[in-house]
Amino acid sequence: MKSFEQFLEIKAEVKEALENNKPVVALESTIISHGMPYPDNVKMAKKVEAIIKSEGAIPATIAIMDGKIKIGLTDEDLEILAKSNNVQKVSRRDLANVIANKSLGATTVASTMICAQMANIKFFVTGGIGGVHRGYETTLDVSADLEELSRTDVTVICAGAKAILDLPKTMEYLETKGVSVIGYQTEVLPAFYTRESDIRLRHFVNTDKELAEIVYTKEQLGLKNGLLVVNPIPKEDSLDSGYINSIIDNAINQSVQNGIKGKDVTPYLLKKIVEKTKGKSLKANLSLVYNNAKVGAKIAKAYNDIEK
Ligand code: PSU
Ligand code: MN
Repeated sequence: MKSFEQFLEIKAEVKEALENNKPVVALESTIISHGMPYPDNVKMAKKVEAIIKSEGAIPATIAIMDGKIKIGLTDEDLEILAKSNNVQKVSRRDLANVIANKSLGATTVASTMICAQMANIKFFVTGGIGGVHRGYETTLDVSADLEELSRTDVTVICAGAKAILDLPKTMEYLETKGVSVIGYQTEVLPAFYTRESDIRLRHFVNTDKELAEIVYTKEQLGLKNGLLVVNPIPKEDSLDSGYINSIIDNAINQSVQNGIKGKDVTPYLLKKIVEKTKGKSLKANLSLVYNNAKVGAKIAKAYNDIEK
């Protein structure tokens, strides 16, 4: 037994799937506890799991509870994470502390990748990743998600990065760190609420099979870094970029004025954007997460179907 396994609590259904080589898709919990308001957050968490199941894969939402890394949650766990106001946001640097203190913790993209790898789960679906923040020159605010993508061998399916971030700098960072960013049916980087940014991608695929082949090849080559799949929000739910960007600018100004720092920046901005759009951004966010769940499950299945 590996030493970290004493901290893993894997749900029976997930364990069964992993043991029998069935496709499993990991999900994060910061998006539940700090990314959306209650009760939309718990509805989202349940629906994402249902979508993954309906595509023939097994969902494994990850969180820190009672000194354990829980891989696969019950509906009751999801409700606790969605409702409690004492859930810590857990990134790589917080993981040991929150487990040792037996606190309640929601995992970010970075820590979900770490935990997924411990459980041998290769695919992970989320909404958007963290990145290089605007104003990086003075704050040095770069999400630990980017560093994690460079060192942990999990494929992350997202809808790009929000324009609360500096997208060109985020892409430069990923390039330096050797993270492949692959467009799923898009040749430009999607910007979360909108299908397009003006950043062209170097790599893109049209099918889940092509994507699965790339993941498999990377693995055979022994390249142990992460891979980022960017999947645009469905057309009918994408927002007008002028409209959402002016709201984002406004929210960033407010966060600077209020001295918001460190791990509080992203949740603060997400909350402000939901308020200022009167829920329009939330609707878009839900739509893109559901779409990512569908695509992520298909990719996990296609990977499983490869003759190895
Ligand atoms: N972006 C979103 N929604 C989210 C997050 C990012 O559109 O919920 C969450 C994810 O859990 C991500 C984290 O890993 O915020 C990044 O936080 P930070 O910028 O503090 O690294
Ligand atoms: Mn940060």
